[in-house]
Amino acid sequence: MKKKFLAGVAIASAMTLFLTGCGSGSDDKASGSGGGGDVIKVGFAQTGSESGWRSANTDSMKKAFSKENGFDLVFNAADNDPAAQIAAVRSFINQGVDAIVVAPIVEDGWDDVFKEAADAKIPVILEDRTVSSDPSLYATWIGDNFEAEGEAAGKWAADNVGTAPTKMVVLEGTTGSSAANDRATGFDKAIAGSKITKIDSQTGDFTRDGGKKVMEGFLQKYGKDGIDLVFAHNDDMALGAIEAIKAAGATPGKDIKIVSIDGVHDGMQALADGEINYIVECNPLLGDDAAALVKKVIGKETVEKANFAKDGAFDQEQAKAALPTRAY
Ligand code: GYE
Repeated sequence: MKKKFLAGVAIASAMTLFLTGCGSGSDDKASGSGGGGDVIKVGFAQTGSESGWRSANTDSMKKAFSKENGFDLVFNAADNDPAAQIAAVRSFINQGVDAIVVAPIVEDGWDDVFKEAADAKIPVILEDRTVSSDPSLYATWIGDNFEAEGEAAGKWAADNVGTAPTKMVVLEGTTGSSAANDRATGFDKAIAGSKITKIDSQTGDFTRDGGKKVMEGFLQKYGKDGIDLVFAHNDDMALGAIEAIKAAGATPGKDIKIVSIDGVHDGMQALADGEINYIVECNPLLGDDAAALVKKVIGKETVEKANFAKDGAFDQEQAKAALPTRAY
């Protein structure tokens, strides 16, 4: 289902947003000194607080949807519980917010509540992850290209590790999330034809603790000499895996190579320290552009259905160079 969405938007990817210095620029409503009549009330349904990426994303959103920028933000974090997240969106509808922003935990299950929002004439703006619902059920989406991230990670693995026979385990993100699904798709595509064999794959829920526990299980099952490579769907799980690998008496980054996705500070530090081998970036600083999109949607301006953030990638030397000026 998801493929339909990406195929549709790939063509539109020319309008990639560059989330660097330019930000949303002109949001200042002449300093908002007046009675606040045009304050935009926004309900934001965040996934939870599972990772360093998520903390940076929440900070970015809160900063952008501030009073100074003309917003009244109602924030909810659902602790990775899809039912709780849907309940939060319903409560935003009941509160009569002007717009609803959702970072969907999982892809499926959104149709009913999005229809309820449409009936109440409240636009839905997706941030971060995507959904399997028909695109007519939401106004726009802003986020990172997860399939391209997976593909970049897989290409690095194929070119740098997969030239010799390699036994790989995968630490998957939250089951049913677009971030996990699309990263897996991109990665698998890129390693096809290499000498990498996926011997196991399990969810660590995008958390450090989850990554550690799953890696401990893999090490018990296959032994430290039976695993050559870890693909972690995010840095936090890679950091958990590092702890498990060390506890098993092996050296992460050497005996067992690690490639992950995000580029958060702790991940970049582990990369610079040689414990992770490669990180593909996933930009969490989506707040300014999300806020600009909300204003456009409320103002009935035309917006693109899909808005991609720009991501880079880092090897160990590049991480050392990037760390001192990294924003998150
Ligand atoms: O990579 C992970 C977080 O959806 C892109 O969610 C996001 C992912 C991110 O928990 O760290």
